[in-house]
Amino acid sequence: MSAERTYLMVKPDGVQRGLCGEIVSRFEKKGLKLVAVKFTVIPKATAENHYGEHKGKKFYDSLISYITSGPVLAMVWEGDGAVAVCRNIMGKTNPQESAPGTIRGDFGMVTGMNLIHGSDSVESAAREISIFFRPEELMTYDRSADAWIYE
Ligand code: DAT
Ligand code: MG
Repeated sequence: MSAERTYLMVKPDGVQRGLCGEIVSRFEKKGLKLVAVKFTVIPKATAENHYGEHKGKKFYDSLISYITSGPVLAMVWEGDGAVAVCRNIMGKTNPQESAPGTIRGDFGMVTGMNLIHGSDSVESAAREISIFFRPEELMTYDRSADAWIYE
């Protein structure tokens, strides 16, 4: 088992709609391990750093105002292939194209309010985790259930 980490965040619409528990539960039940969590309103400069790759795109300004519009649930999750596993659990970017059974497929209707962020690569994950968490906020612990999740 490799301890790959990914950065996930329930966006303001997910928080406002009372879906934090439902969303966290899906990653927890899958067998991923929670490493860090923070409930916070993202400062504008931090949002611009996080979404820097999208600067200049037509949806950029609305993306920044949406992601800073209210509290988000910022998290780090760990597990074998965690980045790709979590992207699959989230579903495609456009919720109208996301498969049923995924978070976006089950709960979303438009790309501009697609409920959850997840890192798209191991490199992005490392960058994003460092934006939102200090190293000492990342928990290292043994989980007895791992013996029943990984061969
Ligand atoms: P993802 O969040 O699936 O990694 P992304 O990195 O391409 O998708 O885009 C980041 C966010 O920006 C996405 O979750 C929602 C918003 N977004 C992307 N493309 C968009 C579009 N065409 N119209 C409106 N919002 C968009
Ligand atoms: Mg992305």
